[in-house]
Amino acid sequence: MFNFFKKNGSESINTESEKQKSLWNFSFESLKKTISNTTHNLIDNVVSTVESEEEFDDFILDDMEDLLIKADLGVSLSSSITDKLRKQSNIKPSEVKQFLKQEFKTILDSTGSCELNYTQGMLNIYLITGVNGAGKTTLIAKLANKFRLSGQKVLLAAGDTYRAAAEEQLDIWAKRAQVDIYRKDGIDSAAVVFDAIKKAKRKIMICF
Ligand SMILES: Nc1nc2c(ncn2[C@@H]2O[C@H](COP(=O)(O)OP(=O)(O)OP(=O)(O)O)[C@@H](O)[C@H]2O)c(=O)[nH]1
Ligand SMILES: [Mg+2]
Repeated sequence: MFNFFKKNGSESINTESEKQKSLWNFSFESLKKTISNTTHNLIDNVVSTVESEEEFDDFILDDMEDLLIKADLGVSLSSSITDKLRKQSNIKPSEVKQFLKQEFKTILDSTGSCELNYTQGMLNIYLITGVNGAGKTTLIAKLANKFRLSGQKVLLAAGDTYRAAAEEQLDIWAKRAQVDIYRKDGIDSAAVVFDAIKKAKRKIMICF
């Protein structure tokens, strides 16, 4: 789901059709590839380590918690899964795969809609936040390109004035996605966003 503009190890893709194809043509196979490391850790490490045991005991549950954390599930989810097992004496280690499958299904089923709230004919502003390196800038580029292709006017506000070269990075993505960018390096982030919204209001744009 990333590096859409890369082709044959190169950073640049030239034609418009190639850019569009590589940006949105991610398939289920590429998603599977992206999460293959997590799947490998879950199946090969967690399941195979646990399912041969006779009973769940504190050592196995502690090991399992560590392995779930290593499989990128995060500390809080890993702890809540192992705590559930601690409280349920009726589950055998041989059933751990089925148990995990059901847990993940319940979590995924309970997630809300990921549809963007968009109103036609109005200025739509999206604030993208997240932990470092989570893929915010890449997501902004993907969304900007998608909106531009569907005929909307898009303005990117280079509000990350803190991280080194963040504005330059967004600038490159704005060029690739062929959308406008509002950039004023080195000043307060809120001021950049304020001015960008002012500019976007004049043109009725989508603003990130
Ligand atoms: N596996 C994977 N990697 C991604 C995805 N989106 C972005 N990346 C990669 O993750 C790295 C960070 O992506 P950015 O978009 O710069 O992340 P960011 O949240 O803006 O990072 P900061 O601004 O530094 O906090 C880059 O190498 C991207 O190519 C994704 O959906 N999946
Ligand atoms: Mg970023």
